Amino acid sequence: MKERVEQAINDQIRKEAMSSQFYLSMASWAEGQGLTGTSGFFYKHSDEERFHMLKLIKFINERGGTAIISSLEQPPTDFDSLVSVFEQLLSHEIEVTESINNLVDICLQEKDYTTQNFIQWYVSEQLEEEALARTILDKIRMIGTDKAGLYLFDRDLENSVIQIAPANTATLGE
Ligand code: OFO
Repeated sequence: MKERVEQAINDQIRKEAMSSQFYLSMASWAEGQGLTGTSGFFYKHSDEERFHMLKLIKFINERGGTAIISSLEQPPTDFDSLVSVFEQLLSHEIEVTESINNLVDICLQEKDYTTQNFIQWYVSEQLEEEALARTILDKIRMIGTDKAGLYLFDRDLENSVIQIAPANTATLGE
């Protein structure tokens, strides 16, 4: 595996790990606010980001590279409001999308079409994650300070569909 590609994937591993920690912190904050559904949503989302990270780690290692597990900064522990949490979720996902696009770009420059093909899974995933974050944010802005609306929103989020694939499918080509 070309060094530049390996480095870019390792950077992405760190970003996915940071996403997982960030959403874990949001889950914990929401739990403290009594928002059970929102908290469950973020716990699941945090697990999903961990899965994204594992898939990259396994990919590098299966191709003879070395996956690097780096230390992470502490994510924020307090949030101003539910709107702010979902705004931060969306802007974080937009940053991750840019990073994935950059990774695709590096693969193409280095003519590493195998990795470029593998990363397409992340391109699709980002499309879904951004769309989901936008939909949720629209809903929560519509609800505003309406308590009944917030109750229903939280309950609906509990049943929302974040699909988490098992970690053992995190292999090359899947
Ligand atoms: Fe890994 O998709 Fe969000 O960050």
